[in-house]
Amino acid sequence: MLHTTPNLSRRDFVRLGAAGAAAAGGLDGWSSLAADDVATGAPKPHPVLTPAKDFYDVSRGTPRPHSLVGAAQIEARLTAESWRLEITADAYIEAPHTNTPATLAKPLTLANGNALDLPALMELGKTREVSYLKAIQCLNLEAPLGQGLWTGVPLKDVLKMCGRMDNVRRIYFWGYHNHDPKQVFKSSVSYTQLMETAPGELPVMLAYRLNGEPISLIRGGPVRMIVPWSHGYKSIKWLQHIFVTNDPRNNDTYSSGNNDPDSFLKTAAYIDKGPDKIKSGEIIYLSGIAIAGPSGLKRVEYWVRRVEGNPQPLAFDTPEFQNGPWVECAIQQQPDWSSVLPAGMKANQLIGFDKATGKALTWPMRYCTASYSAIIRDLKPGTYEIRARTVDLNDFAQPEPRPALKNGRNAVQVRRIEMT
Ligand SMILES: Nc1nc2c(c(=O)[nH]1)N[C@H]1C(S)=C(S)[C@@H](COP(=O)(O)O)O[C@H]1N2
Ligand SMILES: [Mo]
Repeated sequence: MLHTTPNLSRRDFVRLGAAGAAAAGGLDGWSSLAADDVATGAPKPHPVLTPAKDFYDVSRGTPRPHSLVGAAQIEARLTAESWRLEITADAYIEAPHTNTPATLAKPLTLANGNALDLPALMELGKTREVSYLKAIQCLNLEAPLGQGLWTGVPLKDVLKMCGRMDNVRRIYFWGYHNHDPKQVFKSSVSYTQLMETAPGELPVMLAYRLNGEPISLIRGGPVRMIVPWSHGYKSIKWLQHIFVTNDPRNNDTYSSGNNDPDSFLKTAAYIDKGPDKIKSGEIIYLSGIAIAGPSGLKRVEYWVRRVEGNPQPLAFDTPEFQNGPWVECAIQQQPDWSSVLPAGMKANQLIGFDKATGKALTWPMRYCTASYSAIIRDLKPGTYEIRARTVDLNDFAQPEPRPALKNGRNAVQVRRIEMT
């Protein structure tokens, strides 16, 4: 039986955890909760595919592109029939950054009447379509916005429609912005990042389906860029322009505001809200969601700290913080994919999954979220701070190795509880 208390050393926990998990066989979707823990009402993991109503929106522009209706929506080319994508090359050069301009053999433009439309993109999808799971997280917000199954065509295959490309070092993209240059929200990837995807890695794609359905206007449809490894600011909604350049400088909209414009997702844990007053003797359910960046997720741990009054915030690099003791949480188990995926989609069609078994090749999956939970018992009356942090596959405990928050909000969160 697994009873985790803050006094348990990590070694004890692992020993008990292994025995508990073996006895319980990983109950109710969790890696290591015992039968009686589940019976007492342990929290359920968050859904793998975020329901549309719970997907949090981060959009600029007035009016918001997704608020347009009727003729305005058609005029903005934000319907399936009116959508068009232009792909052009930057003719401008600026020494010493560029001395030769980028070229495309066949640019696609509205003026020439050959801008890409949705039927043509989906025709390319008949041979090039890819699907993968990915969470969207804003670099500047304290929790993931939502996770979905995205389907579309890799950007590199779309670029091939323009024939030969020369002197291209960066690829920019932006969406509909009310024809107002001040409202442009643009992002970019380097040529190499785009063209060469490591085996098992996820390619940048032009997505036209989310969870098996056309992408809604609020999620950035008809077509949205998805940059798997990065924060939300690279995943441009209402996509309408791709622009290749030989200028290697990163001039993403997010490079202003002191943000790192090449940051990739940071492995981190976020704590669910819960009661802040609990009767002594009652159980505390700690739960939350962790996201995995390229460095992966080894485990989530919590630490219960007894405090008096309202102490100063505790810096992560102090010995007290580092020593905890930190105790391992249960992690959501790999689900039965047939009950998670939309009708007609099989797990072994997704990138990052084993073709034969239909299981994710790594668990938890990179660029995705996984729920965690812990059951905390036997706290005496008093005030407690409960923290949760991730440890990545390089053994870095959050917020390391990136404690600067302008490359991803990954401060270790605290839930304060009074045991009455
Ligand atoms: N066209 C456009 N795309 C955009 C944005 C925007 O304001 N305009 N915001 C970006 C930012 S900063 C984030 S975090 C994500 C949020 O995606 P979501 O609204 O689907 O959660 O969209 C990105 N794509
Ligand atoms: Mo963002």
